[in-house]
Amino acid sequence: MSGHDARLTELYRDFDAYGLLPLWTQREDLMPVTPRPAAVPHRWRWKEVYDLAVRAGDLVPVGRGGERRAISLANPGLPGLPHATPTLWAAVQYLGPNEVAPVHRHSQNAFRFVLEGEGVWTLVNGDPVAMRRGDLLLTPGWAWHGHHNTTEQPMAWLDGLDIPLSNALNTEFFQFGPDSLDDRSTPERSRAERLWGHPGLRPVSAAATDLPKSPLAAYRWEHTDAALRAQLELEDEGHPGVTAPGHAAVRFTNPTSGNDALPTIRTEMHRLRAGASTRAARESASSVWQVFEGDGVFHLDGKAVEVARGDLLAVPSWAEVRIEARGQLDLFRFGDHPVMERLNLYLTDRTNPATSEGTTR
Ligand code: GTQ
Ligand code: FE2
Repeated sequence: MSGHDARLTELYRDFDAYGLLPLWTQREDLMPVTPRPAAVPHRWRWKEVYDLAVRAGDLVPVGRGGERRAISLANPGLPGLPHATPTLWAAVQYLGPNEVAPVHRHSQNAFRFVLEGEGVWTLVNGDPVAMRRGDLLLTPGWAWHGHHNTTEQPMAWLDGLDIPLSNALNTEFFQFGPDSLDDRSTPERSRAERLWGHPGLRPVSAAATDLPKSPLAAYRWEHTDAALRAQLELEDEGHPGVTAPGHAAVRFTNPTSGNDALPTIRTEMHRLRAGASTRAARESASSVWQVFEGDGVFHLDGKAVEVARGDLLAVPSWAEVRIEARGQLDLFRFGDHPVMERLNLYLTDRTNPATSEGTTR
């Protein structure tokens, strides 16, 4: 070894000893030309996940401490972590006949989306909220919540939370609620819906200022479905409204502001006509999709992935996505877009700044 090489080896050893690392050996990993997430595009089959949830239901009680029988989608590119993407938690939660998931609250924002079943009420800040197929139910950060199954049938649903983001930012706070869930009433409509769930109408009694989290605890399938159907009917009649030809989409919003329903998580429902396809696109935000109804193909970085009812997909930042519907395809999607937009970090393949001027050696 030359004198130079020996001194260089010593330099790196001393960097390490003094808790230092240089940029020049890692520049490409730290600052790639476009995002290079460790998370990978991945599909989970609903039947496989559901069958495992049933097995957990037989073997694992739900109660104080563990709090929820929720099984998270673990991205294969993030080994050992219960993260669907670097910012998003997606889990299937299973509640057996007459079971109760105890009341707690946490700083993490949460929603539930129901693929099938009914009979569970989630008590959100003391307001009983029915859960049924196609409904989106919100549990914004720091809202008290517990779930109870009022039937002799089990029920399973999709949970979405910003747990990984909260962990990365070290902003986690958690509190146990009372050990018993006292209000087991089962109203059709929550008080939140009765107050806030009327299109274009805001209660004058409520705060005049925008609230950071939606006060509307439930977004019902009946309304979501009608909105999507109307977009496609308007398209048939030659009027504007659809996102792209044959592609209807709605976003769940906070009625006080028009912003996303949750401050850190975007939630949307998409409907593609039979045979319709989206444009291949990339974006600097990560998403999880669930097939609500129908089947089709997700082309993820050029690889065709078949999807059927209930299947779940993780799509990391900058993965190329093109969706092709076989029959009519209904998709629920959530993502970290509100975070990226608020930090001015949201870019797409159409606005990718690394393609302008300069060179990309
Ligand atoms: O239902 O309260 O999937 O607190 C993860 C954390 C669900 C819930 C999850 C939770 C919940
Ligand atoms: Fe929770």
